[in-house]
Amino acid sequence: KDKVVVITGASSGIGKATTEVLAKDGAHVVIGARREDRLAEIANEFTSGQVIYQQTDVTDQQSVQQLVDLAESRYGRVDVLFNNAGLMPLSPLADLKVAEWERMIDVNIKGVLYGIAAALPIMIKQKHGHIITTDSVAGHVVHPGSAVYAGTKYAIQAIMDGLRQEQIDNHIKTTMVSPGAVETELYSTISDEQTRAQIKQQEQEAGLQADDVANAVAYALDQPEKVAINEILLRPVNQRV
Ligand code: NJP
Repeated sequence: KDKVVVITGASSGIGKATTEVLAKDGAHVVIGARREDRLAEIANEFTSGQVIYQQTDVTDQQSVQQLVDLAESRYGRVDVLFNNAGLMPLSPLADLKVAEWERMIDVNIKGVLYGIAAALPIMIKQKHGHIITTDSVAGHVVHPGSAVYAGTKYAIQAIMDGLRQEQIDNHIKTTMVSPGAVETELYSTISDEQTRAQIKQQEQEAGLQADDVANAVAYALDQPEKVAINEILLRPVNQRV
């Protein structure tokens, strides 16, 4: 309950909801994202010190390091890192939106690796810790238009399972939370207007709420020491694939 939790991509959607769920339950939450005004609003919902924030760009290794260092210097430990920041600019490969492919690789893969690089030495020293990442149903199935996004999420599956196997002796748990459609601001990262409108509508009509995913994270954190929930895959009941 009084865990020290670092969350990236906490300015909206799943990261924001998880911050609120965990902080209400007594966790100290250190949040990062690029939109500092949003982070400040979230921190202000709580009594002073429960949620602290720092502007963070996960594509910058030093910036991620500083966020994790803030948690360690303030609380003396880091129990949980939730690598949640992500982008989903869907497009068919033939559209050659190379800059968007690179952004997804930078945020969805390299951002997660930078988080691991920052937290792992601390967790190894502590001989305990829990690294969680927001993966996706897209880490299991690919659709036309989602090749690169899915590719980044498949990559995270490999990285997280490698981490799990390597860190068993240090008692570091790993969890991937893999949602289907969730009603958040993620559709806004899609540059093609028609696809953006279509995904927005899908999420609004059929999506999970960010709180549903936050509750899955809380469940994984709430387990006894000996239990590791390595993946939670959750879809809205009416989502087929
Ligand atoms: O979306 P959104 P979600 N550095 O847009 C941040 C996965 N997922 O909550 O920097 C730091 O509300 C951005 O903050 P800001 C998805 O792949 C979702 O849905 O201020 N932070 C914001 O806080 C992603 O991994 C669905 O713009 C950066 C956050 O990321 C995770 O859920 C389905 C950043 C995005 O929040 C959270 O996304 C699924 C950077 N460079 C998986 N760039 C779904 N919604 O349907 C972005 O399977 N952020």
